[in-house]
Amino acid sequence: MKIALVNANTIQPPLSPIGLLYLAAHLKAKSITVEIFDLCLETDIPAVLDRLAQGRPDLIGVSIRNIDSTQMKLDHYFLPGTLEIIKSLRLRCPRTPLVLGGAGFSLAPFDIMELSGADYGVVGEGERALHELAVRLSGNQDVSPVASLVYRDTQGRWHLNPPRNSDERWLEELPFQDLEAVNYRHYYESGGMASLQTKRGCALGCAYCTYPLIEGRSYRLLSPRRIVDEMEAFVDRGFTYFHFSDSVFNVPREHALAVCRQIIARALPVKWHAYMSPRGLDDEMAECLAAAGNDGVPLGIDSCSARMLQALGKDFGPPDIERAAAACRKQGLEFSFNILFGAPGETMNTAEESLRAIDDWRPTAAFLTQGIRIYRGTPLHQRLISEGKLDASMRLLEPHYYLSEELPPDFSDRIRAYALSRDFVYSDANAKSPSTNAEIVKLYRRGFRGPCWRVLRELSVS
Ligand code: B12
Ligand code: SF4
Repeated sequence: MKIALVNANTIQPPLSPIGLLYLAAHLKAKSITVEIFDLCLETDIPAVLDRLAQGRPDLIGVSIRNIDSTQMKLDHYFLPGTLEIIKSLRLRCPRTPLVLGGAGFSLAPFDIMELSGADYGVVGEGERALHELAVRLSGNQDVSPVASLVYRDTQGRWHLNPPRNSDERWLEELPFQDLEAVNYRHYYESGGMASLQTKRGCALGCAYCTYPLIEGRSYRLLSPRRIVDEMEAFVDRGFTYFHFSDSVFNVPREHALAVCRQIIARALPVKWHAYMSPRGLDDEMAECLAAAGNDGVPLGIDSCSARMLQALGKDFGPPDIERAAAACRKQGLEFSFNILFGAPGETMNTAEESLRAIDDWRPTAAFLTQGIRIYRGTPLHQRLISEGKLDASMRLLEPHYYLSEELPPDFSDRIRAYALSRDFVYSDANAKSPSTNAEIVKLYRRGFRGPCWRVLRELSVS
């Protein structure tokens, strides 16, 4: 069995395809031949697709990470470009089974199956489902029992088998990412970081969030030893700046502390950043983060108003944010507030509360985003339907945003003016996006490393 995996994510700066690198490692360990066709690093995409077809794979897998930018003010719909790629593959390999997967795909599997004309899809984690699908296809067996699989029945109707998430024992045995399957050095030098995970899943249920839908609602923790062994394998190849792509790095708290202590014990020359919650980010945690090479703490707080935090389903309140800010400052850790305006119930007063808190608690940077992308299956989706604000039949594949109707028409002007009058505040109305901006590649190639606020600061002076 020979599988061709396609990385269809061409956004710059390039992000190493961590999901595909785990898939490739898992499949190779099961003696399956795998080749990654990486469209992110190629300029002549038709030539890569020709090469793929000439190799006559038995199965083609396309990874769909992003369908859109998820930012109302910097709206970009990436899916049509990916569908074109799938169409081109279909033309070149009309008889080869084609399977889709990835975080973006998992958010709208049926719609994307319809539009793409693919044969199968995998929702959520892909390693075991893709392996089982490959084995069954090569033995001409029925594929309908494969967990997490989207497939058509004999009447042509789409089905999704209940997703099966990994358990900790299985995850612990998962081989390290297959760094040889792509040009990892290019990713590191042009994208500025290597990617790792310390866990999969998120057990919290914030109103708008898709992560539990993609990764599962329970935490599956990797052991600190396993995580730092993989980190060391990167360091041995000269990759020393990391991003932990967890839902939230410091939840559960004890696990995060144990990971930091393991990095400290091995005295690795690493720097890293990761999304964090203010909950439990006290002096002990901040001290441990600093000693383990943390290079910045992006706090995904969404609001500083107690009322809005409750409406968003957050498990922390303003006092936790204030405590986390103080703990980071004490340890000399840079930190940011990521604020998301416009959830149901947001008024000018609650928005002003957040703006005042930014001035009072003075993060290194604050990122202000307006409008919330609505995804099917989230608590926000259900709430808007039950309040009669959203038609339940809307497919929501094309980006659709909610902005509280209680906000005044000049809200956006207020946010823009606030951001422009403070050099540490960036708003979606006037800032570049550091993760979808090709200009930033030049910075990384010069050896610059750091969290997004340092990238933006550097851009404004260079
Ligand atoms: C960490 C993260 C980031 C970090 C990445 C840092 C890094 N070094 O990698 C940062 C902050 C930079 C980032 C940026 C962006 N991100 Co982001 N990110 C994530 C996050 C939280 C985790 C992704 C991850 O690494 N997962 C770990 C790996 C192991 O899992 P995986 O990639 O999903 O792969 C598994 C499965 O999907 C599956 N699979 C994958 N491919 C395939 C292929 C086949 C054939 C099969 C069968 C299975 C399969 O198997 C894999 C292994 O189990 C997800 C949300 C989430 N929880 O998934 C959002 C997410 C992917 N991001 C999203 C977006 C929108 C973006 C941005 C466009 C935001 C922006 N406007 O700037 C940019 C895009 C940057 C880029 N170049 O692509 C969206 C995408 C959905 C959408 N609407 O399009 C998500 C889902 C979050 C959301 N809003 O819901 N992101
Ligand atoms: S916003 Fe963060 S903490 Fe809340 S559900 Fe999503 S990943 Fe979990």
